[in-house]
Amino acid sequence: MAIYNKHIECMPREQITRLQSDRLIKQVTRMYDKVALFRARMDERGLKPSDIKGVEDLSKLPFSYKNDLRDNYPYGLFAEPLSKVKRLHASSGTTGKQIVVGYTQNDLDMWAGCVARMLTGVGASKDDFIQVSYGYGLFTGGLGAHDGAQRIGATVIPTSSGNTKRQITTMLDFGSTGLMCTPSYAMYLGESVEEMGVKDNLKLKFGIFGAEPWTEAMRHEIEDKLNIKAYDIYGLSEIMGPGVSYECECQQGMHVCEDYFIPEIIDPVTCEVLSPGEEGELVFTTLTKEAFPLIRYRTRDICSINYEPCQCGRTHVRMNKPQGRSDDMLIIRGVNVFPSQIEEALLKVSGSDISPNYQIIVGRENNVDTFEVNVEMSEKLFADDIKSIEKIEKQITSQLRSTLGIGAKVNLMNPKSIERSEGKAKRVVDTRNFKDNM
Ligand code: DLL
Repeated sequence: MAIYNKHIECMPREQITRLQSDRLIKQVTRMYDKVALFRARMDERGLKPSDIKGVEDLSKLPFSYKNDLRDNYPYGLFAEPLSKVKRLHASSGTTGKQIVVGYTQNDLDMWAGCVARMLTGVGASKDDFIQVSYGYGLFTGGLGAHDGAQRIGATVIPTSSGNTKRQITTMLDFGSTGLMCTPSYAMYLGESVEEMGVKDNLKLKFGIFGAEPWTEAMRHEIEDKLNIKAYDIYGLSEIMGPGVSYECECQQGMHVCEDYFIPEIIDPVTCEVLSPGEEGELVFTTLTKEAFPLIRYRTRDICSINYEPCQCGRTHVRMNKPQGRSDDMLIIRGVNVFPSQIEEALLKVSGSDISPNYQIIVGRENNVDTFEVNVEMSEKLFADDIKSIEKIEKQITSQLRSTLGIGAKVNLMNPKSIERSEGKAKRVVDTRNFKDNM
């Protein structure tokens, strides 16, 4: 497959390190000058920009946190005058209080270039018709994907999310060859394509999905339903949006655009920097961002990174699929539970009997946490006799208990009864209301 910017994407490690060091020194100096919070944190540690001589000094620098964005809302962390800010995006997170991020023209150009790297790497070109079904608006998905697709000269079909039947009609009539949306929405589109019986008329070749955790099993299901090859893309509003990292054709992790972002993995408790391959919290430093730079931003995403050479020829480090954020973690009857563990347990049961659609319901009765997992049956199981259904229910219950160490009430639901998402799936309904995750 083609490489969009070979000079950068295949740069030898020593050169990447040199480039990162030069950029880091400039970024730290600039931020010390322009961002009061960063200056204060450096001063607290007795650090001056001249103490930072290269990437080897990264771990001396202070962390930044989502709460910094909230506390300095809306423009307190911007490093350029607003007259230079050409676009704003926002994200609400789980507590609903939004954060805002800004981009200069150079930032927007960098962003489009990152998404263009991914698109080129999966074989997309000016001859493609790319349907962008991520939401357009303050969410970075829609416009981020749009600008990248436009950058490679493809024909962009900006449907945004929602209006599922019309999405499919558009896909068929306009001859979409690529689809960009959340994996949950891709599943939903796939189910609707099946219902409409039009799978064989689709011209889709590839799909680029991200913005939420998704499993390999879900990838296969989407590929099967839409007859495509499905790729993963990662990003977050605070750092840029989609394209911070992306899968190449080898699909062995996502290459981080290392000329713009330095990833680190830390132990979320001790904050110690961990070695490649060790799992921990992902932290990003932006090297060239002008309007909204961040140093050592704690993403709360849990994953590991890998510097081994990739078969595709790219040298940029790869991160594995984040399996959720540390703030997605639920504490149920004193036990730590990640939604992704539940998904994994469900997948171990039986692929063809249950669908990957599930919802976790947590509540509190008489001072004790209640924990239920609603799982959709496949059409096949639904049509089966009651004994088979009970058997699967028991299997799920025991699988959950052995994976999580606590019991859950499992409710097998009718096919298609759990609400479908047009954006990120809502996997957890927690009515306890005592936990402020952020
Ligand atoms: O979700 C940006 C984006 C849009 C990425 C479109 C990819 C595609 P936020 O709304 O700020 O930004 O949410 C960022 O979503 O910290 C992760 O927890 C999660 N996330 C994003 N991509 C992936 C992925 C966008 N590929 C948060 N796999 C991040 C797993 C992901 N989780």
